[in-house]
Amino acid sequence: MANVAVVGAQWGDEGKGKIVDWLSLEADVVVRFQGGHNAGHTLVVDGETYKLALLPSGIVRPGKLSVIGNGVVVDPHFLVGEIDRLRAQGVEISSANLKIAENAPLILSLHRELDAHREESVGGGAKIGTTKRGIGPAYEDKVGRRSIRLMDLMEPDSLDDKIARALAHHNPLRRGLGLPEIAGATLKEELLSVAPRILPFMDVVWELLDNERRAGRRILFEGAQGVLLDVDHGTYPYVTSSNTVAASAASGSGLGPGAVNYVLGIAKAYTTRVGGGPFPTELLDATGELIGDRGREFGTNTGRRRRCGWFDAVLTRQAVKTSGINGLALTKLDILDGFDEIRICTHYLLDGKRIDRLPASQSAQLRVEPVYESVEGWKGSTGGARSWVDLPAPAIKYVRRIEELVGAPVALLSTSPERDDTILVH
Ligand code: 2SA
Ligand code: MG
Repeated sequence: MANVAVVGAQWGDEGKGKIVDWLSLEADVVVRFQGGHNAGHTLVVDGETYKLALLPSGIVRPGKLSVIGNGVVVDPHFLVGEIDRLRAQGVEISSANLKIAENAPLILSLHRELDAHREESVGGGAKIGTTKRGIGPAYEDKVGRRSIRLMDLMEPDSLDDKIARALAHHNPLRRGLGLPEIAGATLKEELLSVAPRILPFMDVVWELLDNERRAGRRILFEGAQGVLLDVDHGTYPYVTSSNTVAASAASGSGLGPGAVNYVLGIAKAYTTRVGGGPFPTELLDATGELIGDRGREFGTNTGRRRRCGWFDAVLTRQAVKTSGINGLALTKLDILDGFDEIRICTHYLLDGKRIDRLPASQSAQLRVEPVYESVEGWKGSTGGARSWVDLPAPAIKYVRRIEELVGAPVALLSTSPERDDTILVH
């Protein structure tokens, strides 16, 4: 397989880390193309656990080039901390194996503050439940044409103008919110103090990736979050602030759409969501709790308990379409071991009428009622299965039914967090 893009086919936390790590063995270059350190991937390599939030997963493997594309928002202080943490674990990181796009917008402390302030000052249903890492405000500044971008740190003289432009927006906003104003010199110090640590990694990523591609080196595009958190195609406004769909792999790294040869969607055998927003198949009962406990459904970064529910084929079918998913990797099937009955949502009822997609309207998204099909559970364990024949017949039936409903083949089946417990189906 040439260049693969991996995207979450639900609301994130589908287990992309393990699959990306598995695929990175075959790749030469691993690229992050959207999001920021709101991602959280846990990799277990040779018994050592690595927690990554901003760095591409390829970083833990010698000989791979890791790239942070222009579509990512970069918190320079966080990045330096993550690099130090990984180096302390023995990972080699240098300007030879890590490249960051010169045109990547930076996340500043004022973005983080604004994000946290907004989350804390609104109540109940209005809360997006963000990671409070400044992702949304940083993307707002990018689209508002007032970002400080990585290469701006190279030019301390003109940096003053850029800082003034950013503060001309932020200081009045902060005043209105009762937050203290920020002096240009303070922001400049925040930036220049980290510049020497991050500038060595800066490069012309679009050109570099084009060269890599032409030289026949395999590129793995590592998506973060999930398609249903996409700012256009997700459960708006309960979304993240970037495009998480596979098309973003091209625009977020500076390549044409033809650079992606295969889109792999990652989906859990059930559904989870962190943060606020509609969740048609959410289980607010003992079954939901059981799935959450067995699946250890807590956020990697924020430790928040994830909401759990049955597999929603409507949502994943929609993700397959909006991301052009060629095949699925189905994860955490073993969490459903031992259930007498398993349910799959096949379609919804909206005001009594059948509907086969998630409506775009916010109020309709809250009104849809899931319609379930019941599937027979299985007694044996699927945990750690390494071949299709190791699976109980009802488990195979469950997987086949999911393929049928979502309109994409299951190409990989992951049966434990261990890299080798992965079944290649096709
Ligand atoms: P933000 O901070 O502005 O992006 O938050 C907006 C909404 O997006 C949700 N969000 C996430 N939901 C699930 N997983 C996320 N990241 C994964 C992790 C990484 C992954 O393990 O942390 O799976 O790639 C993630 N990031 C943002 C958030 O809860 C808000 O609902
Ligand atoms: Mg995760």
